[in-house]
Amino acid sequence: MPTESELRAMGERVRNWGRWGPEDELGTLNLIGPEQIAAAAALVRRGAVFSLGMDIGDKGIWDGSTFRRNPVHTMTVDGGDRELLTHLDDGGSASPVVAAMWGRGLARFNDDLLIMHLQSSTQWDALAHVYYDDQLYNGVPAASVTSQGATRQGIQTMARGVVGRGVLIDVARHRGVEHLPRNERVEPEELDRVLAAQGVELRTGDIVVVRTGWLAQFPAHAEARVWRSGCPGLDWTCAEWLHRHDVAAVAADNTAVEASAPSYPEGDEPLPMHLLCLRDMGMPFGELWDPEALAADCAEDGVYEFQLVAPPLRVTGAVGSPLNPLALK
Ligand code: UVW
Repeated sequence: MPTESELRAMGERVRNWGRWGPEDELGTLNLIGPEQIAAAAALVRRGAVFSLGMDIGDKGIWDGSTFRRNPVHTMTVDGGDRELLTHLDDGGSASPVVAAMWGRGLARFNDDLLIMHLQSSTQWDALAHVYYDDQLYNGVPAASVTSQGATRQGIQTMARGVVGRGVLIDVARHRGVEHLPRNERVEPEELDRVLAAQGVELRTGDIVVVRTGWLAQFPAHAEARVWRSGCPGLDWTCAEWLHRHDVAAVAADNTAVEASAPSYPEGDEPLPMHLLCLRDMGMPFGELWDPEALAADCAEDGVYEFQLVAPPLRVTGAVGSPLNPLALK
């Protein structure tokens, strides 16, 4: 982990503030233009589609020991209850609208409700998610995130979607392991080696998806808390590598894209890649992505590039959003 002065020095080198104008809220997504979008569409050759999203529900990775919990999904209208009409006629708590409909014609329906931390499943981090020195990306005051939500750089600014050329960097497969060890750091040189072995080069505006194998191991882990707290991931120095390659966004199959630290010795800065990428560069982070099926296909056909279609939900003022990213080959 970097010290404060190391982090600040790299921040100076990678900062994109003003690069796309003083009012810009898109950050590195500006690197995806019509040319990149059209070229990515041409990567769809076989008509194969891979979901990179987790199932959203109570079998998630959280256990109540941190500031996020698993999503809660519940039914609000459920046709499985054979006695429902009786209850509705009794003036129960169900909506009179449902009672009127169900008492009359053939139509029956089910309805449901989802309550979730927006970052408890496969997600995008909006630029408004993290900051230091009381400034978000492009120098916007951190106080612009209020109890009403992010008034600048909320997730809805990514509403046109994140659509472009995706490139999988399968670090676990390249190492010949099912998953990287806990807290393992992947350094820029290794990313270069994996790309070279996979026979693929990065282009301006790419969306990079890193596979460590960590998420796929989760269900098998009895000690969920221990497993969750020790994500392998990118070393903080990868921020400069992403900047040099003009990457538009980065995602991984872990909780934070960057590796978790086993501890924070005095002087070490937590979440350095978050600060450098989201705040200094304006680069969105995709977390808890599940590239397993895609990775197996890439290993089989040797093609590690694809069209990625990954729009967040348009939750106004949110600092993150769940999504179901799709890779098309
Ligand atoms: C934090 O844990 C603060 O963020 P993220 O989920 O983006 O890693």
